[in-house]
Amino acid sequence: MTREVPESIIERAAQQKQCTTGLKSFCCKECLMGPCHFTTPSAKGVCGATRPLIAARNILRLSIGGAAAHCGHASDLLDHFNETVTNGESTAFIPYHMKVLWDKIGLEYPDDRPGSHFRQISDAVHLSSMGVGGDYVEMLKWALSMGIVDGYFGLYNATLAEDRHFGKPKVQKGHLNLACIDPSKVNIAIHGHEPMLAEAMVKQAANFSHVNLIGVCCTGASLLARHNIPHAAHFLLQEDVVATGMIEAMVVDAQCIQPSLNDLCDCFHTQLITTSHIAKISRATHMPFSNQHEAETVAFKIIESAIDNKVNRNPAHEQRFVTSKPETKHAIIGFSDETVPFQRMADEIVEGKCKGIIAVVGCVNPRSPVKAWVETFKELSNDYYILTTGCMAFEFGTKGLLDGKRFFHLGSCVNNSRIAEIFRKITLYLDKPTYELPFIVSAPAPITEKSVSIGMFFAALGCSLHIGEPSRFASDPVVATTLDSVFNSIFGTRLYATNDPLQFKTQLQSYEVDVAV
Ligand code: SF4
Ligand code: MSK
Repeated sequence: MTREVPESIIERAAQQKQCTTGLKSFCCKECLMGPCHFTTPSAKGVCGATRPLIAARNILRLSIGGAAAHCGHASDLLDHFNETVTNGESTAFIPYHMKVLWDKIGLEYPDDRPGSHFRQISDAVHLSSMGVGGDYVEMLKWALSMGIVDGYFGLYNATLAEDRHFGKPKVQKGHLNLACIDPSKVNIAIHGHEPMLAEAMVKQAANFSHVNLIGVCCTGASLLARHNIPHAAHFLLQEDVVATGMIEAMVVDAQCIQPSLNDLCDCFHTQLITTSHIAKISRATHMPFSNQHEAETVAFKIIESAIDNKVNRNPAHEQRFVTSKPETKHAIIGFSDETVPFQRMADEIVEGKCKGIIAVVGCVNPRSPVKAWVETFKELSNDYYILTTGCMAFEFGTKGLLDGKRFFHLGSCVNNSRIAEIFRKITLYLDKPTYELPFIVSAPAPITEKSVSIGMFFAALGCSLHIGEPSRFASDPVVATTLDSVFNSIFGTRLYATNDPLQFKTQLQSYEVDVAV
């Protein structure tokens, strides 16, 4: 039975009107006496919480969600290989000069006991529940702590484990967008974040010449970087992949998977398969695994079932796809901290030939001016090197900007640790702390909690931070001023909170770090 195709994410974003109180982060629903609204600066919740406390606590809650997601990713990977990594492995990469500052302002960060980062996440959830922490400054400091937890126990641990088991990426030419779907083959889309099943699929698919694997979201970025499997879509375009009618199986694990994919798959012949031990979707087939051997068995079964499913493809959809197939986009991909020319970048910064490095990370929010951001970074690339990951990297790639000269694609969201490594190597090369160098990290169109915790990680590392959905950060003047003063007077960096590309450019120009030779 063919069903009517449901509305797309863009249509849903237009239909869903944002609550103006929540948009400003002036709403709390952390206990059952609420929800409480803080529509005036002096308003108090039923428990007595003030507006700055709630606005700061909401930032912390976002950071906790992001840190939990990335630490969960790293932990799933380690469990898969039956490995325990001591915390010291990733914390060895913390720059000493930042530890000194963190101690000075009393930032909590995990010690070397295995699993202490999970304890810290649970402490942060506890202290931000009703009637525990009552100091908004502490809430903001804990948001930075969650950034540190995310960075070293999520991003670094995941990237180190992935590189150890699946190899470092290689610089090469890769392909992006829906043109990588091949109507003559069995098309299997692999979507999500964790690489274990994706890697097993690559291994098994090598035995079937008529199977075409394509990647979506960060699994797509990681398959592109390691195996040159084409990257079909980022977060916003995942529905478009299914809507081609050319996909025999859509295999998903965790993070950034639209729960509505089941309704869409019901309109086509596409099998929706979930594989994460925690993430199920109603009406999807669930095929979990817990180690490498099981992953390969599941991958083989998925491929067999997708091959059988090709006969159910609608010939009219095939015809429509063939006539409307977009042009393939090419990009230079597969950079790591070992292949980005960081010494040249550092020399050019010192010689004044380059104003700095902007890391453009994170998502593509349907409510953000994504096209204008791409144009802005294209313009800024005349003066700055651009390092990029995740969905923004895909967006740059489809606009032909990933040239490996001014724009460098570093992989998936967890691979933001590679950007931290490039910054660390430059600080060692120039013998200067991070906060004295022109490093800016921008999440111009953030969606997920992970964007916030990644932002907090780089802020805690001494980089200036730009957040493109500003209202949660800048609505309450007390919180905005406190954040600005932590950034400014403690780290000597800046917080740019704007979703106006022109304003961002002007602010950036008014604050240029002078790096003395
Ligand atoms: Fe309201 Fe306080 Fe409960 Fe939040 S924690 S919902 S401010 S009573
Ligand atoms: S997938 S976290 S929408 S970058 Fe990592 Fe893209 Fe953001 Fe998900």
